Amino acid sequence: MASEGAGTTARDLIRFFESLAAEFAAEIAGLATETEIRLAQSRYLGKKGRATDLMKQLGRILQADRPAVGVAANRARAAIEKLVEERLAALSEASLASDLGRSVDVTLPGRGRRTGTIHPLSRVRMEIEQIFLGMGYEVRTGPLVETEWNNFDALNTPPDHPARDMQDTFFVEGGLILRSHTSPVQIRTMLAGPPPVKIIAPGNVFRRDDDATHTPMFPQCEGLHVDKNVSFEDLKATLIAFVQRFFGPDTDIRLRPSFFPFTEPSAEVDASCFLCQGKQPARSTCRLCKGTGWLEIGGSGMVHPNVLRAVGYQKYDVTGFAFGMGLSRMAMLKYGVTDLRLFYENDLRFLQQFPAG
Ligand code: 2NL
Repeated sequence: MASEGAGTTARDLIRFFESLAAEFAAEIAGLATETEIRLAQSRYLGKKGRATDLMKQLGRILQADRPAVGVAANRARAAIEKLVEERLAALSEASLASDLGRSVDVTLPGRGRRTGTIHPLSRVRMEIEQIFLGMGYEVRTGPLVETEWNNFDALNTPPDHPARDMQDTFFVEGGLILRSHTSPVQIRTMLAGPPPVKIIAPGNVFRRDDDATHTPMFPQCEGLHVDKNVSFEDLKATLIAFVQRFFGPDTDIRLRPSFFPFTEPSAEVDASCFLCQGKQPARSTCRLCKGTGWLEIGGSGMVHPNVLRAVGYQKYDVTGFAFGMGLSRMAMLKYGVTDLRLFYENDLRFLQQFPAG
């Protein structure tokens, strides 16, 4: 049998064309996608396809034989196109049938939508906000990038104070800093209007610390109450009311003398341990308070006269108290979290333990 190459006769060509459709049919029998079928089609009928190759040999045969070869070529082309259409129609028929054949039980319960959870640090912030809103405080926020004056000078913190060192505070362009506490929010509030001021300022603050127990950014919440006749007694009552709502109704507080530039007198605030209630014998082995009976929760004090002076409050006959606490510490105590870094690793196994409610 002659090849498709040189020495071809009209009869050979006609025979080649006559077998082309059958070969094509065999080739696409095993194909299952439209793309594969279209590729096969172009191998036969395309610009570089087999039919085109055969037509190029028309020049080698007698003029008189050419119409017969042309008829065979057109038949082959039509037959191949018909095979393609039939095969594609069958494929789409089959895919429609399989779609229709799929049984869907519309009464099955839905898969539900997985809602996220509230991050423990956000949760603690929201709880604290609710407690102080209930005592008549407003929640105020402010910028993270601050002036040195709002963050330090107004807070009776002199230029040579160690906290103002590059080692401790993030300095940014334009003589600005990243706030190292949320006190500038209270300063802005007092600068903006007359007393009374009764606010809490939750938010992220920045210090150049980064180890197992410190992150360079951490959330804090400060509080400030300035009015006529606000006393140290009011500070104590406020702190007691707060810890009893936050840790439980049997919670007590202990104030230890301390120092902050912006308060005088100043005190560290401890809450009695809600796990062992500070009572023997549980206390001696308590994993939370380490046997002390007390949990350190923050600092507090009466607003320093220099702070009131800096914001122009000396003309009013007012006094005030202020306090501050770290939210990561509050969350660790309340939820028994033993590693600070868990708050920042976004591990769902940890986060999902704090349900949305
Ligand atoms: C702590 C201690 C404290 C303040 C923050 C404050 C703010 C103004 C005036 C006076 Cl505007 N004081 N804030 C006072 C005492 C302690 O925080 O241990 N924070 C985590």
